[in-house]
Amino acid sequence: DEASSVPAAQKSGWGQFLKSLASFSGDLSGLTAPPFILSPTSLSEFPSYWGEPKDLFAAIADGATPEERQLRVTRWFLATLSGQFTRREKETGSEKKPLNPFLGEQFLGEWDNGDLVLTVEQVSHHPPITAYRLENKKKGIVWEGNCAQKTSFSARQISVKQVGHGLLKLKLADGSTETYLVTLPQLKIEGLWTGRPYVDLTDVSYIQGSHGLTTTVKYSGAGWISGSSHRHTTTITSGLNGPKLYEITGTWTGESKFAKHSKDKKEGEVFLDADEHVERERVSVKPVEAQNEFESRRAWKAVADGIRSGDYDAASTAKGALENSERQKRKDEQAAGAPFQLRLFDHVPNDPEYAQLAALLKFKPETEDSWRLKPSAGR
Ligand code: CLR
Repeated sequence: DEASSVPAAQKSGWGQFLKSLASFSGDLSGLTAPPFILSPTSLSEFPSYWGEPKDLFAAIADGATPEERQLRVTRWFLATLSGQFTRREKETGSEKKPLNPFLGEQFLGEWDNGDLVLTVEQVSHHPPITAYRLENKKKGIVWEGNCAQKTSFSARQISVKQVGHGLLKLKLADGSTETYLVTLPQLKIEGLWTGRPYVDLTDVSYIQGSHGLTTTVKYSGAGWISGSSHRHTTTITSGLNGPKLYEITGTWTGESKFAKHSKDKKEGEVFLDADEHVERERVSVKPVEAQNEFESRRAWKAVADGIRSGDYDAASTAKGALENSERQKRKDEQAAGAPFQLRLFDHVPNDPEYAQLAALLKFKPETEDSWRLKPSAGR
């Protein structure tokens, strides 16, 4: 038996948590988890992972041809994955349960003194949906998307389906715009029984360019053929089932190389070294004192401080207060007949821009809704 990572005093709590999972469907945010598995970070901060490989993001604009740009969007996408899915576990020994953002919660950040700007707003609480926009104005690149999670529990693992999509828009030198639709991988959370949850990816994600090129990233974990986890096989084709231009294989936590039959690239040529050679930088955020009242780290400060210092009673009191006040706000709004208004994003139901690219993927989307930054948001 593997050694358990559950602190002795929380063993029975962890057992109960696992039991409650087994009989649960819906979103995990509602489940009460034992303290050792709580993270002091809100989910509204997670879109910052998209901006961390900031130089690869900026470099998308420097691709001279549609093929070169498709490769660059693919490289940036793959380079974000280790931050999104393995770093928390690496740093703290296990995946943890993030704080569930309240409606209208914001996360505002930047890199390089404002050359790259991130804006996040929680646009729905039930179900939880987060909208975000990452923009490099100088380079003419906007990455705008939304994400929600559908969870199910089976045998020994949690499966998390990411619902949502992102659109990357690139202003070209001739004034035209190129758009890329990016779909998101599915997650498995393993290691539950030993109290050391970690994430691996399954299924596929696509990057569909408006110029017609398609990237397909197939994820595979540790299997009996290959011992290592976090593997992917990525192809770039002309159209979903069209001729193959490039094939790239490797791990999204380490090295990826071009495989045989890659157009103008040599077999074995390194495509990306996600471990060593990608410069990643954490987002910069204003100090809490200078944040507005809806900003994540300010609103959750007492809860996060309690979790960090191990004062779980203080954390849970503060969390209860925040949740009650949110509930009261919704009641008041209802009573006044003035429903909550988003402050930063506009809801775009059945987004035609998204539908057009999704059609190229013969993709049956769970939702076609998008959210766009309001021009008045001042970001
Ligand atoms: C959120 C969107 C990001 C990518 C991402 C990474 C990790 C995911 C997270 C998303 C959603 C919430 C998540 C988390 C891993 C664990 C956590 C699924 C998809 C769940 C809610 C926590 C489960 C609790 C056990 C670990 C006890 O771009």
